[in-house]
Amino acid sequence: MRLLFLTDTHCRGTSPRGRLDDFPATVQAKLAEVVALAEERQVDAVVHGGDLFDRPDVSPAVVRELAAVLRPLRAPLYAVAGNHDVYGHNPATLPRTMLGLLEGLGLLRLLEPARPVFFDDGGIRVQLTGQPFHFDLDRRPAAADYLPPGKEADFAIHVVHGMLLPTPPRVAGLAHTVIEELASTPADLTLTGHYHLGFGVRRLGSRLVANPGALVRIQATAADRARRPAVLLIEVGGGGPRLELVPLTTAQPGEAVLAEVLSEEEAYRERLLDEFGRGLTAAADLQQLEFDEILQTVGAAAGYPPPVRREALRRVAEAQEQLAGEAR
Ligand SMILES: [Mn+2]
Repeated sequence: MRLLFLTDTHCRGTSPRGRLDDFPATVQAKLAEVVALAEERQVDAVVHGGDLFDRPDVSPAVVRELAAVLRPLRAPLYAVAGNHDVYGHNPATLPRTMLGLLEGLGLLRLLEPARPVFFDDGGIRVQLTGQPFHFDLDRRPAAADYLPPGKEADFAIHVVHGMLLPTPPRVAGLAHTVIEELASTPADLTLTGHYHLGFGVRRLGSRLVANPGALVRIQATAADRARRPAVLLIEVGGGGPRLELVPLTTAQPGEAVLAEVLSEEEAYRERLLDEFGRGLTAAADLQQLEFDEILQTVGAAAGYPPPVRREALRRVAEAQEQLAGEAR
């Protein structure tokens, strides 16, 4: 039984800041290589670790290109939803997203913790489950998200789009889970994305944990410049699992595609700001939070006088209306 795992492809129609190449074309080339590799190695399934898209509402042109590059893939495609795939870290918004659209069209199947998928080639039975990203992930005990409910096969694989790390991060305030916290997992292999640098394959007692890193390098950090994007080939049966990290031949050297170098702290700050922005958009979309109230509270705490806050509210309302108009 063979599976191919890739993660964090961040499909989008534009190039991120710091990328020197035509990013959408690069992602296309990499995905074409992955599809060819899946064919060459005769895999039984391809599994995506989340953040297929860079945002939940990428343009139809981006979705079309992705669908075209995936079309020759004969193996079934499974995925968990990443934080970038949904609005406001909320999996309930999935039906309104482009990932939800692909699922609706039957191009891929979304993995859930309580709905295991089984593969059986007559020799070995493999169980596949997945945990999509949600706001409390990495903020509550690991067992709730990183451990599948049970194991009803010879080999169990659990895929999580979460910040799983070998050691605690150097940057303070980053919600995360350390591999050791999964000591009691029934999964023989835990696969994660989300942490773009990846950590390769790690042992956890008799179990394995792996993150090959993001298929694309989004941020111009020194670490991202130094690494070569890869996918993970998994072979189960006949003498234990064999895991092989396969670097992509279409991936250029870091210096060729990434311009400036951001420090880890800068990159983290940028990411936080980005997430905050997404959260606000989602708040407006879901109407779960009173955005005006947040603005008033934060504005008052920061010492802005009422006329400034009123003007800010007026401009926000104007922008929201404009966005709503564009969305239609
Ligand atoms: Mn990601």
